[in-house]
Amino acid sequence: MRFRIPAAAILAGVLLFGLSAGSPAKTRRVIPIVLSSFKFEPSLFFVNEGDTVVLQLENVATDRPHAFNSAYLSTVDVQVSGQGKQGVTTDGTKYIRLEPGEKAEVTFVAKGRGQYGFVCNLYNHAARGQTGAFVIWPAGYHLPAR
Ligand SMILES: [Cu+2]
Repeated sequence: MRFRIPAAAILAGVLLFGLSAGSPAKTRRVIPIVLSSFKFEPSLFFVNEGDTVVLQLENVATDRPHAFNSAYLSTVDVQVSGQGKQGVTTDGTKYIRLEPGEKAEVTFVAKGRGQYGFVCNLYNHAARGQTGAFVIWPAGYHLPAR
């Protein structure tokens, strides 16, 4: 009995500490996305709310630019590094344009659980099939394999 109480107290402390820590180490979710004519690979990906999402974009086309355009990008703070050129479409949505062979990283913290679309906004690429979507699941929700 003398040892049960301290053991329980330690366990409770560990549990409370764990709970009070509240926000566990943020998951860094790196998603490589290959852009080509006329598709994204993958065209569907999944993240959890609160993840730091790093989209590693690469345009592997040798003959034309491609872009990653999503209305979602206007709802979060986005950092873009690498070779991409940022712009805003006439409908006010952000895009990152990559010339042939260029790479860029697009980083944001996922918020707002739901399903969001993205397209290549250049020329008629979206109409030719260059579209995709991603799903932001609640934090801690086990992501389906992709
Ligand atoms: Cu394109």
